[in-house]
Order: sequence, then C-alpha cells, then structure tokens
Amino acid sequence: MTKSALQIARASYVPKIPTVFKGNIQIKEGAATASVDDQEEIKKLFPHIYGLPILTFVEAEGQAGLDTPVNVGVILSGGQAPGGHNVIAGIYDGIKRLHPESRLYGFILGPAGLINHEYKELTGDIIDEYRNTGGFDIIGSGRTKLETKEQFDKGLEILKKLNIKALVIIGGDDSNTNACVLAEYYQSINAGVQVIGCPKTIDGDLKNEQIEISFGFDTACKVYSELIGNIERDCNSSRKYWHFIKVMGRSASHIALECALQTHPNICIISEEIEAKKWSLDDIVEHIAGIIVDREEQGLGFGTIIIPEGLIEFIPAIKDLIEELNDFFAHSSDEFNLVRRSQQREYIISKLSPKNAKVYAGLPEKVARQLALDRDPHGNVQVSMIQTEELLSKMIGRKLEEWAKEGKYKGKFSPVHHFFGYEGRSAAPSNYDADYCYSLGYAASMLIAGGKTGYMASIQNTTAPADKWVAGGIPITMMMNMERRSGKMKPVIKKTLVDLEGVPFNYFKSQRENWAIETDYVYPGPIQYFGPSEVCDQPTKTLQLEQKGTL
Ligand code: FBP
Repeated sequence: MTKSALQIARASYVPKIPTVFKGNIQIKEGAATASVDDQEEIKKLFPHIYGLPILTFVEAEGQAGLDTPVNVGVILSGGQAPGGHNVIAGIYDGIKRLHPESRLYGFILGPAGLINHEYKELTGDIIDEYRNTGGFDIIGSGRTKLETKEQFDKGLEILKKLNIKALVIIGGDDSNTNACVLAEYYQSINAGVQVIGCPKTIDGDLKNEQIEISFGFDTACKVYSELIGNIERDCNSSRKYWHFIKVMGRSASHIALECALQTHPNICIISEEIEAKKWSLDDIVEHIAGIIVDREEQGLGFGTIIIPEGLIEFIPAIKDLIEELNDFFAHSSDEFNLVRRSQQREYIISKLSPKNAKVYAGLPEKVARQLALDRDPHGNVQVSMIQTEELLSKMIGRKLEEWAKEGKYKGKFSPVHHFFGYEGRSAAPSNYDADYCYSLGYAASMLIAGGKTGYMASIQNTTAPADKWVAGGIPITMMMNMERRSGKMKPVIKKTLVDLEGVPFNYFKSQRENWAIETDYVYPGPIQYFGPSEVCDQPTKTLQLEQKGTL
C-alpha cells in the first residue's frame, strides 16, 4: 500500500488514554439499572441481561492479565465512521496485554462475515498498518441485520471453531440493539460467548447520559465544517450564489447543528425544530425565502444554508406518509416490484390512506420516486438518496419568482447544491477520535476480561484531558425502549435527537438571527494533527456546550 507522508507520520501517533488503563484494572459495579422506557417489556425480552449494573474501571493492586489467552472476534457494522481502526487496535493491544497469545479475528464485510464464516486473523503487522487511519477497510463493513436464531446459531459455529470467547460489535443504535439481542441469546443457551458493543456513527445520535458521544462524529463534523467554511469564503468572495449544503445524519440533526456552531452559516435548518413547530414544506420554503429577501435588501445576494439529511422525515405530513409507506413496503414489496415503473406512483397512491395519498401525489416526481426506493435492512428510508437540497432550492426559486412579480424581491437567485456525507465518513480520525476510539477498544477488552456480556464500552468526561477520562461499561438494555419498526413493535436503543431545550441548540438559536444577516462566517480550516493542544485536541462544540455550558 503506497502511503502519503502524512499517513507515515500519523502511523506513529500514540493515542492518549485514561490513566486507569496504564495500571492494573479492577471493575467497580454500580447499582442495578432499568431500561429508559417500557421496562416490563424489555425485561421480559432480555431476562438474562436486563438490569445489569453500570461498570467503572478503577485502579487495582496486584497482577494484570489472564492465565489463559482469550480469542476475540470483531465486526464493523453499518456506515463508516472515522476511528474504527483505532477501536480494533485498542482491542488488540488490550487482549495482548491480558495474555500475549490472545488472538483477534475480524469478520469480513460486517455481520454477514459472521454468518458466512468469512474472517481473517488480525495480526500485529496488520493492526500496525491501520493505526490512526480512517475508513473500515481493514475488514470492511456491512448492513446485514443480525436478528434470527438461524443467523445466531450459524455464527456460533464459527465462534466455537475459532475458540472465540467474545465478540465485539462496533456499530450504531441498530447494530448495538442487535448486539444486545445476540448477547441475550448466547447467554440463554450458555454458549460461552460474550457480546460487547461499541458506540459508532457519524450521525451522533447514539448518545445518552452514559454514552456522551458516538465515535466518528467529531472527525466527520470537522471535515464538513472545513468544506462549509471554504464554501462560505468562496461565496463571500464572489457574492453571487446561494449554497444549499445537505449534510449527513440519517435522522437527527446533530451534524447540521455542530457544523453550524463551527461555521456560522446564514441559515441552518434543524429537523427536530421543524417537527416541534409542525412546519410544512411550504413553511420552510417561506422562511428561507424570507431571509434571502432580507439579505438582498442589504445588498447581500448570496449565502449558505445547511440542511440536515433527515429533514424530510421530520415534516409532520411527510413523516406520516413515510410511516405508512414503510409499513406498505414491509408487507408488499414483492407485489410492488411487479408493477411497471411508469405505473408505480399511481399504484402507491391507490394503496395509501386518502390523507397520505394526497401528500404523496403533491410531491415532485423525483422525490416521490426516491421515497419509494428500497429500504435499508432496518426498514428505514435511505434519506441520503433524497435530494432535499434541490427540492428546497427549486421551491424557493418558485417562491422568489412569485414575490418578484409582486415587487417583493428584486434579486437574482442562483443556487448551488452540495451533499457532504461520504466525504467525511472515512476521513483520518482527529486526535479526539483517535484517542476516544482506541480507549473504547481498550475498554471493550477489559470488559471481556471481566467476563461481561450485553455491555457497551464507555468513555466519559472527554472534554477533559484524556488522562482524566472515565472508562467502563454500560448495560445495553438500559438504553432500550419499544418502537415500531417495519410494522411491528421491537426493542431498540432509543435514538437521541437534538434536544430543543439543550444548551447547544439554544446557543445556536441565540445566534442565528445575527448569522442570517451579518455574514459572520467562521472558516475552521482542516483538521490539525500536529501542533498545540488547543488546535489539535478540541472536542466538538456540541460536547463543549453540553458539558461546560459555554464555548
Ligand atoms: P450508521 O448509522 O450506520 O453509522 O450510518 C449513518 C450514515 O452515514 C447516515 O448518515 C447515512 O444516511 C447513511 O449512513 C448512508 O448509508 P449508506 O452507507 O448505506 O449509503
């Protein structure tokens, strides 16, 4: 593999870790826990792993290590997120420290690798090639949903063959939900395999009181913010374009909010607020068009707008429609696939309730088609395929034309579209993600040594210097509630959306009117890996506001 000079220099970066990892470790157990909601149902579904205590690692006296080696399997699940390779490096170093003959096996291309028995041993040489690098290419990732007993049993065959005592599943809320179901199953049949989860997703929605951030969010937001800053500078130079920038985040608007906090765009839409205010698509269009007119009146015929990828699903009327479409496709996709493409739209309209049929019929052809595309394996609409940025700019263009006829707008509206998603998901991890991920992996190995299952590795207090970070494990059942998925009620980890009462959103709200008119752009520049800590080690603005209340 040919490497750039930066890659070579970066390979020797030693992640900063909590002090507790430097000595011998003991596990301190907290009180029994309960799920975040629907306690009775969750308890019934997870009788063997429900109510486990929160675990914290503390320094211990005596000898570290295990008497016998421990073989561990690892799976990367779902979308890429910067730092995944460091989680694996942390697991590797952790289990080697526990016993030098321990082995690590990676399952290829996500959960499918476990089911299909496709794996490779991750030796020291391989791990060294991937330290501090972006992407998931060390073993690849995939979105196969681990959910059936047949899959679990098939997986167990290869785990037994390789003498694997623990499986680490690195994934988002859905993948960690599946990790929890798998942990329960293996425990119920005394399979002798522990299952540990790790919180991954650039979307930032796998977080709660115990899991303060999912890995990859930090780096991805910094990459997008660099690009948004570059666009802002360009648009402030030519002063003629309105840039519509859609940023990833399947559901929650955490990425959009963080990028706004970093770059001060003229407009940033937060889906959760749209839902709370019950705004229609037309309301959003009028709002944005209104700001465009206000800026035009001050001679500022340009601007930047950040749009969260998941917006469409938060517009109440479209949300209802999508729910009905999801149920429809969960039960009737075979039948639908037999319908000719030219007749599919009419066919869907004929199957929907009158209210949703009307909303669907009113959508532009392209968006209607995008809403009817295949769901992901978890039954979700693939929002990254929906061109919301174009939909909005077209509707805004029409609105401005109307207003121009009425003499309310005199400018020339020239939109430019961008979608930042894949650009940031496999970026080389920032110092924060490199440190956080390595520590998560190391924590996973210590949970394995402690014989734990059904836990997610956790690292807290990450706005403090790394030596003060607090490491441990959180029972996954604690994060669960019941939700409707593909037409059925299922136990799932509760996604955390942007909190409209929270400090980050309220800080943004207090600034946005100013940013709309004043052109107060911030140009964050590229992630820095070498240099002073205040340049290289800063956590996200969201986390700083959440933990310190101020920037
Ligand atoms: P995860 O939740 O699996 O981390 O993936 C998140 C994400 O990057 C979303 O932001 C985006 O909507 C989606 O993946 C895109 O999926 P795909 O990788 O299948 O194109």
